[in-house]
Parts: sequence; C-alpha cells; structure tokens
Amino acid sequence: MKNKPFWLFAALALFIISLAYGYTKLIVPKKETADAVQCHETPNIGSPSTFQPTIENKHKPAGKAPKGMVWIPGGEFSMGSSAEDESLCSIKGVTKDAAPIHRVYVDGYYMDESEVTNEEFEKFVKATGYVTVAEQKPTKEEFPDASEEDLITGSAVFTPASSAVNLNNFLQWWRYEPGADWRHPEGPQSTIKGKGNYPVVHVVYEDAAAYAKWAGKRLPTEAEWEFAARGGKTGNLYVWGNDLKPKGKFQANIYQGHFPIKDRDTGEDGFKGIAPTKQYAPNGYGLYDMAGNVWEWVNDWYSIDYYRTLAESGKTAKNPQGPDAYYDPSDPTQIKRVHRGGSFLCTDQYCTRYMVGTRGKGEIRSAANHVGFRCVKDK
Ligand SMILES: [Ca+2]
Ligand SMILES: [Ca+2]
Repeated sequence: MKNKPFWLFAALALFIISLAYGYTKLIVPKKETADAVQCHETPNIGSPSTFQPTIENKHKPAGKAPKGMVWIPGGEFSMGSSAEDESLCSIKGVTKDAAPIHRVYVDGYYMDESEVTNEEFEKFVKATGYVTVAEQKPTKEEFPDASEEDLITGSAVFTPASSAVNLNNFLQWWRYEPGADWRHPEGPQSTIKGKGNYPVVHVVYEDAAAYAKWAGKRLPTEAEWEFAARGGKTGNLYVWGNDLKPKGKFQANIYQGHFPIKDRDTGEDGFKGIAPTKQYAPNGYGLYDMAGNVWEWVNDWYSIDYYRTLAESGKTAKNPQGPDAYYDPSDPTQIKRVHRGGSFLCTDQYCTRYMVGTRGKGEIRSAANHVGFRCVKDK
C-alpha cells in the first residue's frame, strides 16, 4: 500500500467483502483465548423431517457432456438449511436467510465439474482482451469521496493477523491491496505461474458473467447450484453427508486452526490457503469443490427473505430465478448477489458456510482472493 491508506475506499471495499463471510456482530466466539478457541460442537441441524426426498428427473440427453462439464438431471428437492448455528460456537441465528426449507423444482442442465481455473480464464482474456473490474482504475463517479491519488486498481486480500483478535473486526485480516487482481492474487509481486489449475479469483459478478457468455454458458441460479451441490442426496448438512470428517478425513478445503492468525492455519485438510481444483472426492454428480476452496458467484440477487417468500406461496417453486430485487437490511445501500459454498477461509470458528444449504452474499463489484465461480449450460 502506498504512503497513505485510502480508508474511504478501502473501508468500503472491505466492508462489502466481509459480508460475503457472514460478518455480523453476532460472530464473536464466547471466549477468546490466546490459543485455539474450542468450538467443536455438533451443530443443531433442526428437524431433518422438514426435508422431503429428492426426486431426480429421469431424462438424460443423448451424447456426451461438453468437456469439463457433467449432467445434472434436475428434479424436485428440498432447498435451504435448518442448521440453527452459523458457526459451531453456539452462535445462533445467522443462517436465518437459508430458512425455511422449501420445495423447489429445476430442469436439468450441465455444470462445470470444477471452479473456473486460471488457465480457463486466461483463454477467455486472450481471446477477448477482457479487463476485469479489479484491473480497472476506480472512478470518481463510483467513489466520489475518494481523493484522486486513492483511486488505484486493486482488490481485497486476506492477511492473517499477528496474534489473536476479536472476530468482530474484519479489518484485522483483510486489506485492500493495490495491484491485486486475478493474475496477481496476493498483490503485484505474486503470480499465477504454475497455478493454471487453481481457481481464478478477484473476479466480480460481471467478470464471471462475461466469461460465462463467452464460453456459451451462464451462471447458475442459486437453486441450480444447491440442487447440484446436494448430489442427489436429501437434506444432508454437507455436500458429502452429515459428518464433517468421515473416517477422520476432511472432504473440502476449509480452514483449521485459530482463525485468522498468521501460520495458524494448520492445513489439516491438506492445504493452507487456496488449493488447486479437484483435490477432494467429487459429490454424487461428479462435481468438485462445491464446498470450500473458493466462494462461487451465482446469478440470483441476494434477498434475506426470498426463501420465506417462496415457502409462503405453498407451492413448489419451479426454476426460481431469485428475487426481483436485492434486499439486505444489514446493509441496504449495497447491491448484492448470492455467493455459495464457502471458501478456504471458512472455519468451524467463523463462517461455516461450506454447509450445503447455507448462503453467502457479495456486493456485485467487489472482488477478493477467495471468490470465484463456475458455470452451467442448458442442454
Ligand atoms: Ca485448508
Ligand atoms: Ca467452491
């Protein structure tokens, strides 16, 4: 960062970014100690009986799936989360936007088997000359209160704290890094050389949508994303089942250890920080990393009460496209769409949104080094 921290701009960007992780004043462990907070409780998963069986469509298109994609049959399923704990630290109520469980039908579609990678995104940029939002100089129109010298390109980068911090102040582990973008995920000195199979990051909604259009695809709806993530199973807590660590093994790239302290991500799941795609077993439909690694943009506007509206209709929602408008009472001026799946920074202390039915959200022009995407394609 140059001489002067550009707080207006940076604070805004970071605040926006933080929302993707479910930041709220509620997310403060009961007891902060110098060592790891002990938060390994079983989440209250509510009443499993509210989940009705997933009924997959039988139709399967003739021919092969497009390269790198798998067929998702679609059908009827119960969507949302009855988990009453956002984290496993007895902090309740933060998953309210994922309730109630409601019945949804989606048509079949193809889905990228993995998060879009650097290699894939580079092909798009080479073919089109596309410049991502993080690479564009912010304008006075967009940030009228920022001084000219503060209007510089960059993005939000996770930066571990030097010691234990109270988790209610995300500025302690996020910084606005000038020059950070998809080619320089940790800042201008970093590169993606040798990381072609890592998920692309520092992409905002319009970057993801532009890639999808170029590829002849589109971003999934939130319902399509969740149907696919559940892999044909009914009402599971995680993409792979109801046990976070079946046979003692992590099934996704998340965060172990005392968040967010430097060198305290133990990497018990095999990775400290971001991982290449496809390092864990795929789900029932052959999809990788639907939990963790990077958050994934979906097409729907974020509205805190959308699920309630659908449930109150009393009908099965058919191919829901999301609400007509964004609505987040915690931050009503920011324009947000939904993120799904959690990231390598989601821990059992903070933000357990790798749980399959839970939701994230992001301001549509804010990027960070743990947000990416994947696409779908109609048959
Ligand atoms: Ca990890
Ligand atoms: Ca993911």
